Amino acid sequence: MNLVKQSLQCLPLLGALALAGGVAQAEVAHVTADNHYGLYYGLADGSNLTFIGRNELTDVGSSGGNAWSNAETWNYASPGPNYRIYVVAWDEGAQQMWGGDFTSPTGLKVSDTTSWESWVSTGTNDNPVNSGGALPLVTTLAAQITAANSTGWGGIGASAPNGTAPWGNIATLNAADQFIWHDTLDSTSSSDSHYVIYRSTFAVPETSPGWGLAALAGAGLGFKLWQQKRRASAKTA
Ligand SMILES: [Ca+2]
Ligand SMILES: [Ca+2]
Ligand SMILES: [Ca+2]
Repeated sequence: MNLVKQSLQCLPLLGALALAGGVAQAEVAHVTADNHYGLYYGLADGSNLTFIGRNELTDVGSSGGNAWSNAETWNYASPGPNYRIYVVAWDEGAQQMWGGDFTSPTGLKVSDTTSWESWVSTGTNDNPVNSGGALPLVTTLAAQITAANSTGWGGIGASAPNGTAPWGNIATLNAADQFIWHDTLDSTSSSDSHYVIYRSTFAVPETSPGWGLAALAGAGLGFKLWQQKRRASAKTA
């Protein structure tokens, strides 16, 4: 059985999945940090926290320069309604920032002062640099998120456009991304001996009836192609 035929035979199933709301929406993120980050999605209460990816373990960039010189690209299936993006970021010395963009079928969200809230970890010297760069355990992060929900999240106190020194333009980021941190982009931050949890104020994906209709239209077209292919096969058989 050739691949085209196999694909066409799957189309009615895809249509059924779309009708049932079962088609996974694809999302793509580009993220960088001075110096490190781990990327997750999870619910607002900290449950279902799921690791997507992280940047380099050391400040040496995997493609030259610094870890922050090139953003990583992450493709993932949209987790479903009400999920938030979590960026766990920490500094290794001197200035600090993170920047990123998140594209779902409903649009583009970027790092800026309004789309994110912040929480500085409460452990003693719990900056992951002190433990070889390993990410905090998911259970530890969930406990910190619970504490933040109870105490109250902070905001984004510092931002500068992609292109700002000392980082310059990071071509792998969207031009609209801001370099952000909870208090300052300058060398001395109150979180230098901690990690900072940044949580999106937007859910991924945002609810959009328009996208659902587009998916159904696509599934309908797929079913039509499948019917045409079946008729053509019947004639030549
Ligand atoms: Ca990198
Ligand atoms: Ca730094
Ligand atoms: Ca610093």
